[in-house]
Amino acid sequence: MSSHPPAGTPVRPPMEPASGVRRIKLAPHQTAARVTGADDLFVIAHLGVPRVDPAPWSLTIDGLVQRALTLTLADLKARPKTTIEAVHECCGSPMEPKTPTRRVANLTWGGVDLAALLDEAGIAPGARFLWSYGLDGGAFAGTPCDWYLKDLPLERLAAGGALLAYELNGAPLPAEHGFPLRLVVPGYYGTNSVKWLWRLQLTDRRAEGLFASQLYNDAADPEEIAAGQPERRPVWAIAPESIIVAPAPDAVLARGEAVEIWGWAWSFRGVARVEVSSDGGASFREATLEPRRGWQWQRFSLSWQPERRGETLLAARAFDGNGAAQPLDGARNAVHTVRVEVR
Ligand SMILES: Nc1nc2c(c(=O)[nH]1)N[C@H]1C(S)=C(S)[C@@H](COP(=O)(O)O)O[C@H]1N2
Ligand SMILES: [Mo]
Repeated sequence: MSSHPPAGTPVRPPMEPASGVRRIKLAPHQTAARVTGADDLFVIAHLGVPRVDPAPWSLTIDGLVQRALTLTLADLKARPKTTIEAVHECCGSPMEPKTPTRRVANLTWGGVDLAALLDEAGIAPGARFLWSYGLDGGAFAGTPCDWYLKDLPLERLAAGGALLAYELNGAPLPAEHGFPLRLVVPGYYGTNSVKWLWRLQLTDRRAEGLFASQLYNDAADPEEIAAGQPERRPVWAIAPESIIVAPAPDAVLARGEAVEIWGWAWSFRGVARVEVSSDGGASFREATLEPRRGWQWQRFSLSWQPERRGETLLAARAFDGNGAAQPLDGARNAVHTVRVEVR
């Protein structure tokens, strides 16, 4: 099977800008809204922003399928529309995979269910991965790249929710967020949700190239490798994480007066428990946590009555249903802390 672009490979649209964009708009204490406004959403475009004319645009689904499909935007909109609300998290710089950046939002997406569309094409025997191609290309960190290309295991489809989105928060997808069509893989880090999508290709193996197989692959721990695990692990499923929304950093609190410590928690498997510390992580108490709804983030809260004057660090840590927890440091999902002062 060929991995070369099929006949009908598009001409790249104008890129504006034609170099990387990284716009971070909200810090954790500014994410009080349950659904993040589209204008408040961070923008990550490694190669620039293609400005796509929707008239000549189409999506090709090919590779290990029974019937290759070519679909216009009108074809996609004519199919049943699915809407989901989901956490959207950038895993941080691919050059610094252990540094937390807490670029996270919770959004609603409207579009076509990916699994339903792949059923229409018919998944052929032997297909194991889905490669998705964006219209953006150029060079990143000195390495040339034809198209932004990512892959995901077809097993992910069983968990549901994967979408080809043409709407963000009920409005057409803005150019910076992938107009006219993007992939949305809820529960996976944002890097997998390919914007400016033009091709989905089913294959029997992982994709090659800068963004799929070089960057965005974590080194496994020596113990994992000794236990027969692969040495590198693609950055797919979101690890347990939480952010403290309030109090805000450097808040001044009154001794003896109760305050609510609250925030959001999420992971691929959802979050089963959040613990909060008001003494820099020396001790933790279990917070109240709302149940998971779909792929949304979950609100946690804990009432705290500060007794001691002076500075202290608040911290929150999330656990998924398998007991996996946020590490204190040295990982992209390390515990978030907030310094406050009690007077
Ligand atoms: N085609 C394309 N898709 C892409 C990217 C990109 O550079 N090109 N960046 C990815 C990364 S790293 C993230 S975090 C999300 C960001 O989506 P947003 O800009 O809509 O918030 O898009 C992903 N999809
Ligand atoms: Mo990202």
